[in-house]
Amino acid sequence: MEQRGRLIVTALITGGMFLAGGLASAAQDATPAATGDDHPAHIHVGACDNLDPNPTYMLSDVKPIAASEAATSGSEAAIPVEQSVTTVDAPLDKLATGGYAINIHHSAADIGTYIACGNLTGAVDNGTLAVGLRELNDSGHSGIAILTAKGEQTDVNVYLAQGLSGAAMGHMATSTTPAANTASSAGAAAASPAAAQNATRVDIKNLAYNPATVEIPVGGTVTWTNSDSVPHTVTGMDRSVLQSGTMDPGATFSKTFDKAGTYDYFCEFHANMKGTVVVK
Ligand SMILES: [Cu+2]
Repeated sequence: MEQRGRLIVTALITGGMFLAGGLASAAQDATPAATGDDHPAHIHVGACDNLDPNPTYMLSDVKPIAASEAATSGSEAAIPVEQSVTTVDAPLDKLATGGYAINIHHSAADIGTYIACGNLTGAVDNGTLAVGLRELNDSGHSGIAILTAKGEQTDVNVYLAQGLSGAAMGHMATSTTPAANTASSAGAAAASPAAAQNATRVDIKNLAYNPATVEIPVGGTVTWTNSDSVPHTVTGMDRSVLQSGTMDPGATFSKTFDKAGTYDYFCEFHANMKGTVVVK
């Protein structure tokens, strides 16, 4: 369990580097002190951009992990991690079908402010589904949820940390990020805190794009994941604007949209598969 926890913390930090494109910059900054607020967490029906506000499954509050563990898990500038561990009364197969999202609320007193959210979609690998929880409402919190199948139940582990994306730092929020201008790959796009907030995911499953229509701000990024067992493509009506090429099962493809417009796309292999990205 100890080892597993460590692996997960490693995964969290790796994920943070992906989001931030530079953990070093975050680590050099003073990490914001924990606020002491425990964060209520739920599984809701819907997706993060369209949640049923009424929670379906309760998770335990996200709270700081014992200080000793955080202090010994890395360098002296280790970023504290908050955790929630819950066994949910639903099988992972049901939770992972794309109809649910994990949503973290600011506090019991401020339940209406959401601080992080992640859609429960993607390939279940060896009984485990891991998803990112992206920052909401400039909370500075982001993290990872790891769901493990346990028969008719699912163990849900949520890890949050502040400042992984750098967005919590005042000077980061006001500085310009040249990376955003040159962003074309997923990694470069994610290097900008703003772009990370504007990241949207589309799951390709059962010969369909899910959701079929997504709306993002100008400069936002869409990442498609092929969760089917056959290859697909994400191909714009104008192929010079949007063309993933063959996406084998498990593959992902990201595209940053720098111009407002409505981008219809389809699959080269399955002409009845259609989707739309609205950029405004
Ligand atoms: Cu297809």
